Amino acid sequence: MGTALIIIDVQNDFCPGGALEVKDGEKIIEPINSAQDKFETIILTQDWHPKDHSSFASNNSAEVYSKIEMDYGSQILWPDHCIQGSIGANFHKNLNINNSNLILRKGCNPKIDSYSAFFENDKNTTTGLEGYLKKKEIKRLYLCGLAFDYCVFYSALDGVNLGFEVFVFQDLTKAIKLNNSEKIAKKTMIEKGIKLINYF
Ligand code: VGL
Ligand code: ZN
Repeated sequence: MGTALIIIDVQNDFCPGGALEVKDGEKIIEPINSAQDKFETIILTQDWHPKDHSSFASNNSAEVYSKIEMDYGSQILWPDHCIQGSIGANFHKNLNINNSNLILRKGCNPKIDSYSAFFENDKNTTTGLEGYLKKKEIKRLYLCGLAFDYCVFYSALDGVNLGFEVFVFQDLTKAIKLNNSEKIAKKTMIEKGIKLINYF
């Protein structure tokens, strides 16, 4: 059965010292590199925002981590991060990017955030990943990367909703942990039939 490893957003801004750092984010990088040896199809995603992105608190004269209502619903306002072409948007230097079949950039539309690798936060604008995977007859997805409670979570949810069998390598991901986000992500994933497993 066709299987793919999807490595979410292992970028400088989500690693310690970055604009939206995830605690211990860099610790999963070498283990992810090892896991890549076991997969034939490897997809990397890259959060890739224009400077004027509407999910940035700075563009809304609002507090970082506050929420606003967008046309598509509630949106958390983030620190400026993963700006197109910036060092923060680069993949972490230790991530092996040589084996990837596809690098998918998301969050490019200034008006819509995109946590999921499949759809933007309006739940409607597609990134094209579903078509890519289905054409390759991939049925089973293994997810890892950053951050567990945002981009990994929403990618996993969309993945099962689209009919894929979805596994998340818990030991190859780290959470941002805003309020209860990590618990909610875990509980929701289990309810939806996403399988939380460990690689090691
Ligand atoms: C992410 C918040 C904003 C992520 C991206 O990769 O989890 N989180 N943009
Ligand atoms: Zn982002």
